[in-house]
Amino acid sequence: MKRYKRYPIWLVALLILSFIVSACARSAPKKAESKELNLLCTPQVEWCEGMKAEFEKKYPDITVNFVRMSSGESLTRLRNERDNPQFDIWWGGPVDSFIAAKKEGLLEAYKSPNAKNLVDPKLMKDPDDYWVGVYVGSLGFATNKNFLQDHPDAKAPESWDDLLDPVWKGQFMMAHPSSSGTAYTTLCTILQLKGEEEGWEYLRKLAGQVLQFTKSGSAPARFIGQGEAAVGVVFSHDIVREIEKGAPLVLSFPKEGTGYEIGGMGIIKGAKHPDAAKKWFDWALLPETQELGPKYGAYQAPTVKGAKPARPELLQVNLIDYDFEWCGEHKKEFVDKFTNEIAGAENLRK
Ligand code: S7P
Repeated sequence: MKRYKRYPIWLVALLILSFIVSACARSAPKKAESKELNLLCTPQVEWCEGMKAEFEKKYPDITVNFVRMSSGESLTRLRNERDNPQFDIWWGGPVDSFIAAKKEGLLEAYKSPNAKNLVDPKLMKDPDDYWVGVYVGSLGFATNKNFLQDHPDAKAPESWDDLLDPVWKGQFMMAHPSSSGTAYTTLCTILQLKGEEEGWEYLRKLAGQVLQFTKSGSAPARFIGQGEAAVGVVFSHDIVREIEKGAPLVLSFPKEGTGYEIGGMGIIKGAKHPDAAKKWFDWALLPETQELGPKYGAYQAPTVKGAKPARPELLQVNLIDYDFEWCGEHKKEFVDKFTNEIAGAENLRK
């Protein structure tokens, strides 16, 4: 009679179990990949449109729906939608707002494999992976050339104090820090350069020079180019974009130091399309993606290795050692103080 080899009972049980597990894994329905991505986009609209088109070219199965909103407005929107988020990812705008959003639990951590591409991860990445930097840009002054020709006593400003010259009274434009990340970068730059007490006093005087506060940070460059005002504080790359379009503007920088931004990116907590959001996140950290900016009039410097800045001179100026954590932590407090004690946020020019 044939003799069969006896296997231990535990081995038989293990084999049956592993068969069941692998059969279940094979038959479990695969989670469908997202077909859309809802993007909260803070840079200028031309760049948002360009990025949407480029991403859809790379991922033809995903449609990107974007809304362009300034940083402060974005933060308010994310707060209001906390229980039912409509956006999957937030791309662009100074990281101060991303730090504030992290503090309020509005972002989801994501460890992108492409974060290794960052030039300076200590500066350009949240230590807990809630945001990363996708570009860098410095604040500058935009002055209308025609105004300078018509007013021989006026000179393009070369220091923050020059902006308080009576020649600019009612001729100065900036955005309001409640809506604009550019304006908040300006506010926080002043507080760091001058210290809090003197800084708030300076901001009060500066507000006295203002013709009108705008909603968006880059708008003053457009209005100054059109001659509606003579001078303003704007990100230097936004001034360069207006000059390229033919606006009669002079770009200058404060010699005692200027503030700068790291433009951020973060996935929204509770995003409905997290897989698509991660694809965008990884893609935005590639050198070839970051080199697309100038094609859409965006001259911010890249944050990743292998991508060349189109306008390196915009960062070769006296930059202050901007404390993003401090500015992000105090964003709500400083914006409220500015709005309640210096200038309200009604009737902002669009
Ligand atoms: O236009 C590009 C850019 O200046 O826009 C962002 C800006 O902060 C958004 O506008 P708000 O000031 O209105 O928030 C910058 O991050 C970016 O460089």
